[in-house]
Amino acid sequence: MKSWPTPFVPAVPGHGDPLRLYDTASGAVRPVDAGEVARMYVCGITPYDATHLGHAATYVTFDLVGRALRDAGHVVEYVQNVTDIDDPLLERAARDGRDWRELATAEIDLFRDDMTALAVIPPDEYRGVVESMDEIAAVVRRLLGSGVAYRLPVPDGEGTGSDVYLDLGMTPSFGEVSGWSADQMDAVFAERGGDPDREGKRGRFDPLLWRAVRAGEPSWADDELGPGRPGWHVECTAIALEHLAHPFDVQGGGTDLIFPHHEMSAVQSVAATGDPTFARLYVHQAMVGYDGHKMSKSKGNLVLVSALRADGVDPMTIRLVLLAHHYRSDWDYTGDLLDAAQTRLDRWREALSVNGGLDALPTIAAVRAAVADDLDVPRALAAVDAWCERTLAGEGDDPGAPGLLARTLDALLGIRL
Ligand code: 5CA
Ligand code: ZN
Repeated sequence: MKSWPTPFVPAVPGHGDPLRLYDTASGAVRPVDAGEVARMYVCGITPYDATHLGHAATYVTFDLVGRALRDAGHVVEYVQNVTDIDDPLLERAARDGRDWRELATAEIDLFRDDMTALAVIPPDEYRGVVESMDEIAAVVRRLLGSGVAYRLPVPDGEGTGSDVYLDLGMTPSFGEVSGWSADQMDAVFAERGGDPDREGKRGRFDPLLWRAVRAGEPSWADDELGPGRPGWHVECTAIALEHLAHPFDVQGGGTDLIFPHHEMSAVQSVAATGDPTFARLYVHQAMVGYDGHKMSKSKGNLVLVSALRADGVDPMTIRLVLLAHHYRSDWDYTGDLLDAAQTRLDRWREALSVNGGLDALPTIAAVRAAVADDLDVPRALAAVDAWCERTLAGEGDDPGAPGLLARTLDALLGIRL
């Protein structure tokens, strides 16, 4: 699938520090420790509504990861999916009387525009589920063939054929990503697309791999599985395995994906490949809220990137709102945050357009060190603020400093002045 244009990334002298990130699976900040090529998979949108600030926070966070890895000297291979067929998309299309394909296409287009405006570097492979159907079905067939998946006949009156589930009783690594208890899993499984009480399942949390066609639903032919469509988690297993060597370095997404999504994607990969490691690190962006609740398409409490842009807000101001929060802290959006980011951006623009300033190298080193330290971007912003204030106070007359720092902000933080 077409992604979006790649922004120019200026070169900064020297190299960034090796990146360390908090890994949910081990509960510790760990070095990314990639080879020459650093590989990252980030879960993409389900395109039934427009990009909100929570999505933007997630994609900007992993954009920073990619930029930090490049700055540290790695080549980055980045894959992102698009869940362009799933229940929420079909439900929204039915509610609004729209064709699900047309709805998905429109929202993916809007997402591309939002990402372009926010200066997010696109993935190398941007893959929809519909275009990946062959490789996804192949993973399901492999799991069935090796006996770790089972068929469950479609309930009477809903159709013919069988759905396919993974038998978690046969996958000992289940639980290693989230580290959650069964009670914790139970508390969210159903609301996050699971069907714990489906009759005939061997285990409550067994994930759906293939859903046999129901009346009025789209389906894809498969000789062995029968006509149907994939369950949610297996799309990410299959797309990651197809487009990245495994184990890959970083699996990313929001904290709402820790369980079941990343747990299941990983366990399915282990069962399909025999390789005990799917991703080396599982990295999660905390939840952005609005009006006291997680911002979510299903709740409708959204602050849309496109709406802010339509109101004339500079996309760099939006990006600075996101950067002002550490990726591991939940936060709620308010209009004051936008004002504060605008004030900061104006101040930076003023300071970085002077003819000479304070030596930029210590500030660049401080930005690099903060970013490498589990993306402590608020600390990086404070270092830039300090340089700007001192320069505007008349300290320093290095003519190259403003340009050098401006290029650093562009390369490392994606902030264009
Ligand atoms: N298509 C699936 C992933 S395979 C999905 O979760 N789509 S989504 O559109 O619901 O979310 C897209 C990304 O934004 C996911 O990584 C999700 O974890 C993240 N996300 C969703 N809501 C928020 C939020 N309120 N704050 C931060 N990140 C969020
Ligand atoms: Zn995913």
